[in-house]
Amino acid sequence: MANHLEARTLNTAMLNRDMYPSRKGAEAAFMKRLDPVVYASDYNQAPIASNFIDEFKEFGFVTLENLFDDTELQMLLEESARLREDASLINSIETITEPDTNDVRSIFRVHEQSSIFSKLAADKRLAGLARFLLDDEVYIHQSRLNYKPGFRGKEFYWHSDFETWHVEDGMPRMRALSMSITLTENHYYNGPLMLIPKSHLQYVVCEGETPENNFRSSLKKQEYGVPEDHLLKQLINEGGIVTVTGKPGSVTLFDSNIMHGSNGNITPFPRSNIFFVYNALSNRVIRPFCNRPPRPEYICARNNTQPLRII
Ligand code: 6CS
Ligand code: FE
Repeated sequence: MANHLEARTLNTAMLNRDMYPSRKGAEAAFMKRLDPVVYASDYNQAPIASNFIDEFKEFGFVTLENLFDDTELQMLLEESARLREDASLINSIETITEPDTNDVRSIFRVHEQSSIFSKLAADKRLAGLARFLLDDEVYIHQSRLNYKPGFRGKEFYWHSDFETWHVEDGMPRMRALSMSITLTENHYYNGPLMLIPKSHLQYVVCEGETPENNFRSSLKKQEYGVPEDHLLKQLINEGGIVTVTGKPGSVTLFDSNIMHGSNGNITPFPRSNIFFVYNALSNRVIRPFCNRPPRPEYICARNNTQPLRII
């Protein structure tokens, strides 16, 4: 018992230390990742083939095609349209519009606003896989629908989600992953997700400091926690850029720390994806690693962090 308590105490102390300092006055630089990518050890217990897990571990992301059938997809599309049309949501705090227009850019906390998306988030094809890879019970740290509307969907500049979730939300370690499910066709030309393979292995320390209420603008256009050009160039020289295109119903898993972004969409074809962020229970957010109050619950779950009951 004593050892167990000591371990937990040590673990808590470790989790409280800022192991990934960023926006703290240091010069922009790379820092080696301290955490595993895949926490599971026995791939024979895996819900997917080990080659997909190897790919996720090596490159920081992997796409699983056709996970959902047409009937499921139709239901998800209709629910996505309902949320966007629901007038009450348009004026809700969880609805983020594009920087210069009233077009809906994102709706956050969809797993709690929709029973359909709540079930999807707990679906064993997603949550079961996240629980395996993170080798822990999981909860939803954040969920969002990114609409990337036709003609006016703006870009998401290069960033590491973990840098923001660590600095602004207090996520201690890299033991979280995102799942992006395509709801509309992601073409090479309508602003698909772009990832830099292997960039998840380097933590990019960012300069500047976090402004007050940064989230009010960062979800529209991120200006802090943005990597310096020379570091981006180096990551891209080493890993290239992969553009994730695919039919509706495919799922791209990507590590919390992979450098990613997406261009604007000036075509008529919306690029709508739903994102669930699975965080390990042992990696629950603590106080932010910046001198700002915690971000609101709809961006970062702090109260609702019970283990997901996977269905
Ligand atoms: O700040 C965040 O949590 C959000 N920002 C971006 C650009 N990606 C992750 C997340 O949606
Ligand atoms: Fe992101």
